[in-house]
Amino acid sequence: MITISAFRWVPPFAQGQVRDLRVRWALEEAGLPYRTRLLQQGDQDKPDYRALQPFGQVPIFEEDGRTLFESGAIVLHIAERSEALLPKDADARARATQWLIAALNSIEPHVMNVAVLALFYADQEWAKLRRPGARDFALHRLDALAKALGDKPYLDGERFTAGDLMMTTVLRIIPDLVTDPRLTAYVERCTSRPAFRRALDAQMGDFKEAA
Ligand SMILES: N[C@@H](CCC(=O)N[C@@H](CS)C(=O)NCC(=O)O)C(=O)O
Repeated sequence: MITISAFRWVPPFAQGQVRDLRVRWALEEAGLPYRTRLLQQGDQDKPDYRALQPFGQVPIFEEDGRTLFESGAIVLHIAERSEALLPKDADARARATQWLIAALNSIEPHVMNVAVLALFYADQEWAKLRRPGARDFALHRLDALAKALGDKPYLDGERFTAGDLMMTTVLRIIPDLVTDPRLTAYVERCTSRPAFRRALDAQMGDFKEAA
């Protein structure tokens, strides 16, 4: 049985955003059952967990003695097992992987710059000065993304892939950065998928139980 790590509880601003959501969503799309290893605050710093996740973060993936960390690597590992996430055609698979990496490497760092300034340093002078520049840069990247998406339903055309899964989770981090109607419709399209709803409900359900 697949086990993924998640936090037992996080503050409301982070609920529905914690990165185990990506993995839960991929598992739901692939139809693979899983259980959760829920961490209390502090568990992530214990040596047994650090041996599996050197940075003390969630999620990790465990199955039959294999462990993986980094949500991108885990989603790709799951996607290898499911055509719902990676098409059979070699070129289409490579393009789906390309979009997953683009989400993590070309979009997420800029969105996270804005998020970190707003969430953790909101009342500091240097952060107030940095915010407009960080926001402009993120918007610039999102504008390019909207143009690349164009009028297609998904990043590579007609079918949803692991690239869309990852891009959607990145676009959800700060919803008010996403104003282009093509991107808002895209996020709505991807988050309307039953697998996403189940994943979100499962994450939120764990927090409710802990509250
Ligand atoms: N690059 C990592 C980032 C994981 C990450 O940022 N996890 C957060 C929760 S969303 C976490 O565990 N934060 C606690 C910490 O960094 O100490 C991944 O995608 O798996």
